[in-house]
Amino acid sequence: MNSQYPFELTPLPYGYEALEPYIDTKTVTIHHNRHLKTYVDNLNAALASYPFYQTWNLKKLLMNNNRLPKEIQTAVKNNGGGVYHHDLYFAGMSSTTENRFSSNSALGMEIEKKFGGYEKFKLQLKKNALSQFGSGWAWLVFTPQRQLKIVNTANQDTVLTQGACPILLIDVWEHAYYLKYQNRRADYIDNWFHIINWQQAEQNYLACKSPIHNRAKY
Ligand code: MN3
Repeated sequence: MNSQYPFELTPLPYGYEALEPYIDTKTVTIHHNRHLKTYVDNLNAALASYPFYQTWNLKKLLMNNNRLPKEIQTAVKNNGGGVYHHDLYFAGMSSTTENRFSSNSALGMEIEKKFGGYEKFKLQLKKNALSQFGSGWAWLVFTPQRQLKIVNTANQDTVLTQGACPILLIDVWEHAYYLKYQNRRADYIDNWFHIINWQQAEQNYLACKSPIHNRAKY
């Protein structure tokens, strides 16, 4: 992805079929090629007539949304959020078993400490993801108080404006699961736990902990 305007559709780090049987090929294809592509196109369209803001990267656009011209604030928040969240979501999954959870990783140890173990962490994240009314996201973030925390956001609202640093997130918009799971959001969430890219989450966590995390990709 370009870090600034014109933004581009980030290629998936795996094939469209790679997340089978947990997330089906058709869902991943439409989600990436159409939903995410639309966010990219609409973000570029919103910025097209505003050369001054075309030099801002995505994080800056989201974190300083209130400094943008009024008429593009909503479009940038929704579509910029859509691009940022989906890039993080797709990078946060993997079909490779080497990327599975490790209780010996820095993040694994912190999860153990904070939530009392991986299973308890899973339960709480699932509960949050289920409780999000309508469209949105459930996240594992690193707070400004330097704590792990599970939070929800609605629609394309971001955690960045709360000063939180994202580690991991799950899309609970219906377009993320409806073709395969219909109304069974709980089954989709259970299956998503099988394909979390914990190596990526570890990298995000270490970047969040670093004093220069604002320079990190996410
Ligand atoms: Mn989505």
